[in-house]
Amino acid sequence: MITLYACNFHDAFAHGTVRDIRARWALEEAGLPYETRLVSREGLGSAEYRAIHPFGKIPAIVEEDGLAIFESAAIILHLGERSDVLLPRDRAGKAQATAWICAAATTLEWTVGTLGRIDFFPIDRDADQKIRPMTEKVVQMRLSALNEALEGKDYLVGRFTGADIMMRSVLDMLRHTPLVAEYPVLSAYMARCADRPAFQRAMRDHLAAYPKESI
Ligand SMILES: N[C@@H](CCC(=O)N[C@@H](CS)C(=O)NCC(=O)O)C(=O)O
Repeated sequence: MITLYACNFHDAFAHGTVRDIRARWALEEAGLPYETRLVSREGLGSAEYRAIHPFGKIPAIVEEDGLAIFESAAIILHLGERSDVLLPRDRAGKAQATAWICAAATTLEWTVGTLGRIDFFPIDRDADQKIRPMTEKVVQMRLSALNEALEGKDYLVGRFTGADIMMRSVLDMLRHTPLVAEYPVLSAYMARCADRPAFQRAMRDHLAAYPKESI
């Protein structure tokens, strides 16, 4: 059985967006059985875990034969080889889904993540507040382009794929801001993806991993 490495030590503000949700959702969509191992904060730096994830981050998976894969985008792409729900088999569909997975992980996530870093983990409050408006502007430019790309579509590549797992998860990292709600197409997309039974099972299990009093 596949082993998913997750964690349950983050504060409540992060519950639901900690990146194991991406791997859980992909596994649920693919219908692949898996067991979850929770890694402690200290465990992330252990030699045992660093052999699985060189940067000591969440998520990682280890497959039945011992193959370890880290990075949420890579996990989705890899699981896509085992499930055409995640990755279309036709050349164009596969290429487009791959492009959107990479776009979510790079073009979107670096700027979305910077905003989250400023808001939740300020390093130098004055310096951070100076760069926040520009960071937010870049996020808005990305959201505007994404909104345009999703106009008239239910999902990024015509039908649901792993690209939507990656994109919705990245957009959800903006939930502490009103930014996504400014785009009706994006808001509807978020809700559509969240309606999926696989998402709901993944989120239920993700949240259930946290100690009761902190949910
Ligand atoms: N680019 C990586 C980011 C992984 C990452 O930063 N994971 C966070 C959880 S959301 C983590 O492991 N944080 C624990 C820590 O840094 O101590 C991915 O998408 O998998």
